[in-house]
Amino acid sequence: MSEVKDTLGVLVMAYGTPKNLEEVEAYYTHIRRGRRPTPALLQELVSRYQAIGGVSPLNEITTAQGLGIEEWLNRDGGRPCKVYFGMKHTSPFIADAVAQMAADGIREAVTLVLAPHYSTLSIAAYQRAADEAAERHGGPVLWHVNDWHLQPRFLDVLAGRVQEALSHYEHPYDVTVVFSAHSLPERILAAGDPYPQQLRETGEAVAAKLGLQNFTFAWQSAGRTEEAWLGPDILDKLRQLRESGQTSIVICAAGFVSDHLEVLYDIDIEAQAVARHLGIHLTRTKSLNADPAFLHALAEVVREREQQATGGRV
Ligand code: FEC
Repeated sequence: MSEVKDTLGVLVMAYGTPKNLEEVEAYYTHIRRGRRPTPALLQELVSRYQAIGGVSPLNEITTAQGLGIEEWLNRDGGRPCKVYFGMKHTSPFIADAVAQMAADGIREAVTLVLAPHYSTLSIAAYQRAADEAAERHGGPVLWHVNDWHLQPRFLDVLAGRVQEALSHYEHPYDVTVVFSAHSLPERILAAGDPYPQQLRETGEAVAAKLGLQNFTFAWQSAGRTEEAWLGPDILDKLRQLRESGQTSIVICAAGFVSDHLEVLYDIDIEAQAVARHLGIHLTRTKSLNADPAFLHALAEVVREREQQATGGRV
């Protein structure tokens, strides 16, 4: 049997979220690379989960996204695909998914992180976890997707989300659109990390599609650590925009693809409270979640990576 008849593994990787409040401490400890949070930090995180209803919808959405990608892939006439889920900070961990692929006899797999912008501190860490596990299990061969921040269908869907948010305003041309992503420690800049540039490219491409004149960038959800994080922080950005006379703002969290804590709390609760205080009419673009048009984009990303790796052999 030719190798190409084999199922292509698709390792869909995402951040993961605790399944209940009892799991928050273990989750937070994992994020902190084994250092337990202080009781105060833990309590602060638990209260953020409580404020969004006790649990984040992230795992559910990740599952729907992965299954949707698999559905697109298995009807495009290409090599049959099977999606495996690997989470960065919760079970099933990335290593578990790779072990399962190896046990199932998967020989080749594309890996895809559900975040569009590459950073050595984000995407590369997912890839490292997958590589280490594949090495332990003697396979499969992994073809990593580094980024997909300019994928045409992704940009179309994102532009649609911005347009929809702008439609809530009487004078859309007066609205400033803030494209945001998760902040990272500033030290990434020294090594020329592409992350900030890629966020800028996504925002500029969406702005060009819509003919936006007023748009800018900000970082959100910086970690509670001592070191400097990328700025401007989104809350400071709101204050700056208000000072320069802006009262109509749309936030497009272009670095995230799902409703989760950093969107439902950091934007919908925290940023909205600041906006209200400042007299700003703030709208957030709807998250991409399991929108079939978005999942089609990701299925294409997987196929392109496969083509690149195999030179299009059939
Ligand atoms: O809904 C949920 O429960 C999960 C929401 C969630 C997503 C997410 C995405 C990203 N993070 C990124 C970087 C960092 C760095 C640190 C860090 C810390 C946290 C903490 C929580 C958390 N992150 Fe996260 N992140 C989510 C949740 N993140 C909770 C711990 C408490 C806090 O600081 O708020 C700092 C780690 C350290 O201490 O060293 C760095 C990046 C993304 C976007 C890409 C991706 O999805 O992987 C980058 C979703």
